[in-house]
Amino acid sequence: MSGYSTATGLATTVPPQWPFTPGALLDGLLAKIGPSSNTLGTLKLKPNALLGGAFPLGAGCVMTDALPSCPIAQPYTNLGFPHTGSEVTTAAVLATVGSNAIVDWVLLELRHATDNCQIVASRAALITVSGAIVDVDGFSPVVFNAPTGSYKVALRHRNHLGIMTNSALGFISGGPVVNLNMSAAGTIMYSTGPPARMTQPCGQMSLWPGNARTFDVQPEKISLPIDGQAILDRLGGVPTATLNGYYTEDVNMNNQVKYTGAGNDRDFILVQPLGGNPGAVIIEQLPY
Ligand SMILES: [Ca+2]
Ligand SMILES: [Ca+2]
Repeated sequence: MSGYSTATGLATTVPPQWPFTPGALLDGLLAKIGPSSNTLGTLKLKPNALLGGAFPLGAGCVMTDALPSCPIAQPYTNLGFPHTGSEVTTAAVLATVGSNAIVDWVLLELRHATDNCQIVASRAALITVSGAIVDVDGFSPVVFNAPTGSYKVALRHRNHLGIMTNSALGFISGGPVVNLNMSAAGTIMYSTGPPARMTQPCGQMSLWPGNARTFDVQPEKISLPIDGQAILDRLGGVPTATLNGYYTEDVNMNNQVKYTGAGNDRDFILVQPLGGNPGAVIIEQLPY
């Protein structure tokens, strides 16, 4: 097979081309190198999910694209999440309109199949209004450099509660793209009991929105006294103030931090995730 003559030059020529090597050739190369549980490969994932904070009531299962201040570089490292990637997109990708418009950055993790707290690989990626989670080009599957194997998939967002699949998914280096529908009720998420996701009026499941104060005490939780206070703190303690831009405290994702008045973020927490109960607490079902 001609592919193997290419393999002769593997050591110097393949690494830069690694993400673009056709699957069959890559599998052949891996077979020639020999099995190794530590061999980094190219695993491709195309999940979809919904962010409850970007959900306009009565608008079906389509999210809003209302963050003109969304940065071109992934925000998660600076926000303190356990991720150090250098993912960068472009202003053009962020300016996409229609069903592929970008809502925001999300953080994906491949976790060890049995040691659920162990993050084997992580990637910041983009999520579209239709819920597709894509790479920084705005349409490709998300690529992980990790060994062939079975992993649970976790999805995190800067002001939503994270989720993780209950079952491990099989990934093959250079193999087919793994699809994962994280907004379907039938895709079971890990939980110690409480619902890991919020059921939206359209019948799909979203991440729980309203986590204005993150890294408070793990597990992450949503509560009005703490997350509502975070909004007020961002406004310098002035409840009538507003602040435009890309802020964690903008939990309804309309590019504005607001504590009182129409469309404010505090009432969004009370009405949406907490169902009108100011004493309710929602606890993240992501193991640490
Ligand atoms: Ca919180
Ligand atoms: Ca807002």
